[in-house]
Amino acid sequence: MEWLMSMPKVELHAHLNGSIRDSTLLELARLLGEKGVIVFSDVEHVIMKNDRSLHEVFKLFDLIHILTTDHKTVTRITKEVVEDFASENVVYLELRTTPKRNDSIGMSKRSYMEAVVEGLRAVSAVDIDFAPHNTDGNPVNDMITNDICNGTTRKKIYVRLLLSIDRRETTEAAMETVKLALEMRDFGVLGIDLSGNPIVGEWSTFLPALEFAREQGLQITLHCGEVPNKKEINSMLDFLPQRVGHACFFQEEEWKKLKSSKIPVEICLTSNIRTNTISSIDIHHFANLYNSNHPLVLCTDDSGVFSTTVSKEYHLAASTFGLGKWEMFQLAKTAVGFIFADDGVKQDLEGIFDVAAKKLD
Ligand code: 6MZ
Repeated sequence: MEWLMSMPKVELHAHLNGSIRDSTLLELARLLGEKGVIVFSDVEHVIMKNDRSLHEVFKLFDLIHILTTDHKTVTRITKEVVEDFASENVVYLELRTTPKRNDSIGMSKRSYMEAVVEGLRAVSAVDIDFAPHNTDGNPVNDMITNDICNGTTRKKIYVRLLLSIDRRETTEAAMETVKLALEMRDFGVLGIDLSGNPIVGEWSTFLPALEFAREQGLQITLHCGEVPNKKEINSMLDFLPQRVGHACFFQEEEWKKLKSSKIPVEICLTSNIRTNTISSIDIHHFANLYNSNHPLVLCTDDSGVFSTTVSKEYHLAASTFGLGKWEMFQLAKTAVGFIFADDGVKQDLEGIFDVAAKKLD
C-alpha cells in the first residue's frame, strides 16, 4: 500500500461533492445544525454510514449539496479535495462538478464555477497547475507553478475541470452548462460529463447539448450502464464519447461495440461494489477488460462517500486480480493516454512516470 501511495497516479473520474472529507462534512453539518437548518443527530449517521444502495447515494448527495452549496464552502472543498488527491501522489486530476444555480443565495452556475476556480487558486499545500498554457509555455491566466520551493521539491498536481450535466436537468439547463464550459476554457475546463441518478432522465434530453459541446471541441465522458438500460447504453456508445464511466450493465453486444470502438473506461471498483451495481469484486468487468487490453483507468468516483482513495483502488485491483508492481505501474502510466489535457501536459506526465520507473525495483 505504501508503494502504491508513492507511485504517481492519474485520477479521471472524481466528483467534487463526492470527494469531501468526512470531517469537513461533519463540521458543516454541525454548523447548519446550530443554525437550526438541519438536525445534526439525524444527519450524522447518514454521513458516516458506509454501505449505501445507489438510491441512497443520490439521497446523500442531496444532503451534501445542502451542506456545501454556498460560494465559500465550494471554494473550501475544492482546495481540500485537490490537496487530498495530491497528498497520495495523484499527479493529474480531472475533477468534475455540476454547476449549480441557487437564486436564494445569489449563486449562478458561473459564480459556482468561479468559487471552484477560487479553490484551485487557494491550494497551498502543493504546487498546482490548472490552466492551459500559451504556445510560449506561460499559463494563459495568472497561475504560477514551480517544482522547487524553498529548495525542497514540493508535490505538484495538474488539475483540469469537467462540468457535469445532472440527469435531472432540462435540455436548456444542459446547454447552459456547455456554454459555461466554453467560456471557462482558460480556467482549465476541458469537457462535459453526464451524470446523476441513472434512473432519471432521457438520453434524448441531453443529446442536443452534448452534440453542441462536441461541435465546439469540448471532450465528453458519459456515465454509461450504471443500471440496466440496453437502449441508452447503445445510444451512448453510438455517440462515441471520448470516455465512459462504469460500464456495469453491458451485455455481449455492448461489450463488442465498446471493444471495437476502443473507448476508454473509467473503472470505479469500490463504488460499484458499495452500490451493488456489481455483486462481487471477483466478477467485476475490470478483469475482462484488462485481459483483453481494453483501455481503462482506475478511479475513485466519490472518495468521500465511498471512503476510498486512488491508492486503495489500485490495491484492491492488485489483490483481487493478482497483479504485481510492474502491472500496477503500467496501468497508472497508460492512463496518461486517456486524459483530456493537451499534449504538453501529456509529455510532462510521461516524464514524471519515466523518472518513477527508474525507481522501480
Ligand atoms: C452518477 C454520480 C455518481 O457534481 O455536486 N455523481 N452520478 N453515478 C455516480 N455513482 C455513484 N457519483 C456522483 O458531485 C456530486 C454529483 O455527482 C454525480 C451526482 O449528480 C451527484 O449529485 P457534484 O460536485
